[in-house]
Amino acid sequence: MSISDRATIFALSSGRPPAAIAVVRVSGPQARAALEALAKLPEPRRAALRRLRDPKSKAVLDDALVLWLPGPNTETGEDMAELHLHGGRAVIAAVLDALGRVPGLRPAEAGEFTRRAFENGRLDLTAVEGLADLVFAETEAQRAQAMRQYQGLLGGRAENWRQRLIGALALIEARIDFSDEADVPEDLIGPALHVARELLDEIEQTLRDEHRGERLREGLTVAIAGPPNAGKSSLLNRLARREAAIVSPYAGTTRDVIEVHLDLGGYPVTLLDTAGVRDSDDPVEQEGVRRARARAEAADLVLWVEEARGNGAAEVRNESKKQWIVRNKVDLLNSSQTESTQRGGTFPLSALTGAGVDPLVRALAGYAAEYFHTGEPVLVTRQRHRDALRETADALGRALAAPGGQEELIAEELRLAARALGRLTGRVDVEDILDVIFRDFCIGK
Ligand SMILES: Nc1nc2c(ncn2[C@@H]2O[C@H](COP(=O)(O)OP(=O)(O)OP(=O)(O)O)[C@@H](O)[C@H]2O)c(=O)[nH]1
Ligand SMILES: [Mg+2]
Repeated sequence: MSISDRATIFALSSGRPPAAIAVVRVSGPQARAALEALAKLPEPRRAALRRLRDPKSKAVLDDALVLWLPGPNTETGEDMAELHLHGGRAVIAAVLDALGRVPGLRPAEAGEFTRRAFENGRLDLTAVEGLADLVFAETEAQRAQAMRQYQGLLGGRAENWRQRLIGALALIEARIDFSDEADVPEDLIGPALHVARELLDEIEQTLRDEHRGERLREGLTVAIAGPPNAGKSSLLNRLARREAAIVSPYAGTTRDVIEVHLDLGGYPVTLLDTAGVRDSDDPVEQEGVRRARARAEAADLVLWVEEARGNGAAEVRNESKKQWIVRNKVDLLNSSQTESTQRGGTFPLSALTGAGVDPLVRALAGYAAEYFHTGEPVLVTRQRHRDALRETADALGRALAAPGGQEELIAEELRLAARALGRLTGRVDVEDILDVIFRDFCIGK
């Protein structure tokens, strides 16, 4: 479908109203007509204050800052318009309603602006994913990683690999198809395989990243578990610095898993409060305990909370799981008992008074820093990337293992490798290979 046949889309692009300002965006061939239906067209790329009127009744809708952005140098690659409205629900509703009545316009679907940006070659697929991550980034480390991805750290590298691969493939194709031509040098296979070997090494190196990119996107999950009434919810509230979970003197208070998101030293940590683990006849509590167990099992780290004055014999501790012991309610102990809590590897504290909580927070931040251990920025942030690179590396490996004289086989594997990289960035075009042959070997004489 050519650009001019496409529907023109519009949507509220800013957050949930009411707010000071709401930004409505329009993209597509009718963007200019849409703007002109509501207001006098401003100069291109100049913000102008305009009175918006209903196209039919001419009733005033709002006074807004308006932008007219002719394509193709726009975010979507199409003509675009932006309306910066007063951010009230009724204002937004009235303007969206008016836009909906302009011929050729329809509300945008989720992600449709970005999709158009991709389809019009403004962003590659990895940048699209980076943009999505940027919008959802909750901590500094996540933001930095998303920004790198958006700016093309992976996309640029993948495209570089793909170009080199296409160069190598061109050598082999030339050997196969044009070996009788006088100006094609004899040994083309050796240099081609040399490039394949280099690429394989670089890609394998990239894949050896301990999944740090995915980890950072998903965050570290820490489950608080332990017997009923030990103070798990109190600890969650203390760490979250708000009353996220209900605390009560009754055992069996928490039933559902409560989730809070923390930023620990720039790293994303999801903290889970769970139902106290015990046998119960109450089916609701049983379900709570089942959920508690499942979530603790899936967590990266478990904080097992028990009362400091108990004997510390935690029943359902899972030895295979990374687990720290929190000995809570130290404020109830006398001084000699307090000393006996100072054993290594445990955290004696009082969720009620806050005593001893800081060392736990520091240990958690340290654990998070180690878990995400930042050094070299990673390229791979999703399984999709990993799969595509794995596929590329496997094909390169097969090309390198091909017996001598098997040019056809090598070419086929290199083609598969290039296609896998093309899928990674979202561009698969075999025409490139021909382009390189014609450019480098002046065959079409
Ligand atoms: N003295 C003292 N009381 C505490 C402390 N932490 C929690 N409590 C009290 O212990 C009781 C239980 O606290 P919760 O945080 O609800 O315990 P829980 O482990 O979430 O309990 P369930 O959800 O029922 O499993 C409440 O009365 C809290 O006020 C503490 O450090 N010191
Ligand atoms: Mg609780």
